Amino acid sequence: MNDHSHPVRRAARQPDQATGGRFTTALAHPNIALVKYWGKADPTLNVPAVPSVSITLDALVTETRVRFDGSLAADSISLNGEELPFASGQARRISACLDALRSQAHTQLRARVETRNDFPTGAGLASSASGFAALVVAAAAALQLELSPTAASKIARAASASAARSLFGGFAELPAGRAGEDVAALSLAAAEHWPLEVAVAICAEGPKAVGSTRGMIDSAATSPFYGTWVETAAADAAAARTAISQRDFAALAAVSEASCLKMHAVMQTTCPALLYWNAATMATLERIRSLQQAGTEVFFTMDAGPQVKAVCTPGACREVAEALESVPGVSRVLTSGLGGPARLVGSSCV
Ligand code: 2P0
Repeated sequence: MNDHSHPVRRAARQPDQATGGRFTTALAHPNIALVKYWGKADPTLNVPAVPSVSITLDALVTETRVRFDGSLAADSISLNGEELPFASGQARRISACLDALRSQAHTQLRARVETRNDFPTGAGLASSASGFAALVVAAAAALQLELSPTAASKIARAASASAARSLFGGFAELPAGRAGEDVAALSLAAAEHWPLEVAVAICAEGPKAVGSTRGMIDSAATSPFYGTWVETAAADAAAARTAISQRDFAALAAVSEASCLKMHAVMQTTCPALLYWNAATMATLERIRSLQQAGTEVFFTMDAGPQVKAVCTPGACREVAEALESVPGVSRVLTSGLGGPARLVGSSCV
């Protein structure tokens, strides 16, 4: 995990020989930021303006398989069993990520990509994080590129900054960068260091109204709070790092809730306003406050969607999940421990 060597060590064989028509499959988990990423220092290279600190979840999985194929005239991509229309926004984003890998492998081969999430896609559950992390790992292996986790994280970041963090398990940080700087995430601690658990209250099914990329650009341009958000982020990341290293739940709860609420203040003061919460979101927050007042070690965080993630100490998750299941408007509650890094799981002919 601490590999800072040159990004590409070797392009061993021509990829068309290497893959031999086989699919290469990788798994990755979404991650949830405790100190939030919202804002870009370089929108073209997708460099974050603020540092973020995250936990990777083991119970939610993206599985992506990739095959480079000399008979394809264009990349062909299916998401959850449905073909993405050629040149749609999602397809172009995936092809751009493949282009970065093709350029390192010195090939023009197009790819067949099949990716599947076992959780709601595009609803604030970080499906782009796990999706691009799995894509980079699977496609790099299919091209016989040996990428360090740092190099893979940079490529994933260029596609979707939160994906840079899903290369790593447990606790990860994506530092802020400057325009033109090629930053990667890094591992802060493995899951075993502090096996926190998470209950995710699903407050609405279906895709979110405004995507993160557009929202962040609008926030930087219009929110009167954006400057303060950027200025205070480094202190939040430092506080989270210390809390994680000391396993200090109260300190991690304080900085995580503060970072989340600051980010949503920026979102809500963006023009046009980014209002991701619904009534069930608010009711879930109230229930979490009641649990805290009763002594349960739990805190909340939310992303660019209505779902509420309740982070708990080991053992508290069952009680928290049961409490959240009865909140009006919560359709279901997913639970998870902390997971491992994005990884290859094999190759097959069909
Ligand atoms: C995060 N989010 O830190 C924050 C909190 C959403 C809210 O990272 O534009 O899909 O592709 O880099 O990675 C979602 O942002 O955005 C995100 P792009 P991405 O988890």
